[in-house]
Amino acid sequence: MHPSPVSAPESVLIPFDELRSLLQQIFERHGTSTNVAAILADNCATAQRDGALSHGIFRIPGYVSTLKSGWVDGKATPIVDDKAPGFIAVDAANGFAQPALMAARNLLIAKARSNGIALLAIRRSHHFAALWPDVEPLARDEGLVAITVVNSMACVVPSGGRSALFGTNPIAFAAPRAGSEPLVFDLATSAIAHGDIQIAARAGHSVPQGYGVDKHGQHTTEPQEILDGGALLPFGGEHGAHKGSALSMMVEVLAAALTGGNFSFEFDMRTHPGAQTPYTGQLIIAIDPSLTSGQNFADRCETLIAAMSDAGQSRLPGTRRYEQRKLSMEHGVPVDVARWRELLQLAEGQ
Ligand code: NDP
Ligand code: PYC
Repeated sequence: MHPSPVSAPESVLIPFDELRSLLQQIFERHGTSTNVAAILADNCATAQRDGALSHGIFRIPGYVSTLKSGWVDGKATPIVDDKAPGFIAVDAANGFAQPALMAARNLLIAKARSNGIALLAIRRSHHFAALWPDVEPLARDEGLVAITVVNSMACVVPSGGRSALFGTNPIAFAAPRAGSEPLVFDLATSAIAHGDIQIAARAGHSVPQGYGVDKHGQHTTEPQEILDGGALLPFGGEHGAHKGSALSMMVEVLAAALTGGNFSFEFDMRTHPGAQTPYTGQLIIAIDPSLTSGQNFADRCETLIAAMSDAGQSRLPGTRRYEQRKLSMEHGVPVDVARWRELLQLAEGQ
């Protein structure tokens, strides 16, 4: 552990492997199997490494309290059902979504290669993480185009509506590039992720108008008022929230109706005080771009990216993460000192 030269003075720089093994210890200490602990620790350390702070170590207390509450089964064994040439269903058995994905990953890749496309439909699963780690490796390591959606907990008012119904419902996309990191985006369909509203509330920052409403349905820029009985709004702003809302609806249809998981409004965590992880579903679509008719997919992507650059877009989605990843792997992963102490205590079982 070294003082950080590249981040705020109250941070320390932790080697990635050290962070990952501490997180693994925490997960195991608090009730997961070794396999689940390894998968979640890698996922969470990866998010912290890339500066995806709303889903890095910020989430660890929530994972721990959820495991303690009995809301999620940290030792669940996913059941993989090879339903059709292009369709795999996984019952996550009230466990986390990432181990369910890992259990079916090789089958998904094989089916995408033999059919050109394959779907992985996960149900009865808890997803409490960033979504890009679920698709980026399929593009980078397997050369597949991958799209995934997951629904969360009812905290977003549909466009024109009165009460929270949708989750923050992110969509992530990854496509391989020749000689570069994959092209990846990952975005919540709400104006802001729930994790970022919590971070803003904790830091005492206000948020822009149009992100959420208070418990009376009035627009507010105070994150705590959004959290205290208020709700988030779909992304798109005053004149475009119907578009965010439509995408959020699509996520509910694909991640819940199609998979057999819960809609974001269909479960109630209040029966398990401390529970924080949404109990829903996730869909992953994998496409083999080597079957593209006529033209080379990688070349076509480069043509598009060059045209975007010519048009003035200098920053691709994913670039910020790749840059932070490089820094983290060179110097260590920035972790707030107070949070690092908390992690050390949690690893001791406190
Ligand atoms: P952001 O708004 O921060 O970023 C969305 C995407 O836009 C990213 O791919 C980002 O790339 C890209 N981007 C950001 N700024 C620019 C720019 N100026 N030019 C070009 N591209 C840009 O993400 P969200 O707040 O919407 O989501 C945060 C995280 O929360 C996601 O990882 C999401 O999966 C997670 N989440 C998880 C949920 C769950 O149920 N598990 C629910 C909701 C959200 P880059 O990464 O490089 O910044
Ligand atoms: O940040 O919106 C969010 C979120 C919901 C579930 C996990 N993350």
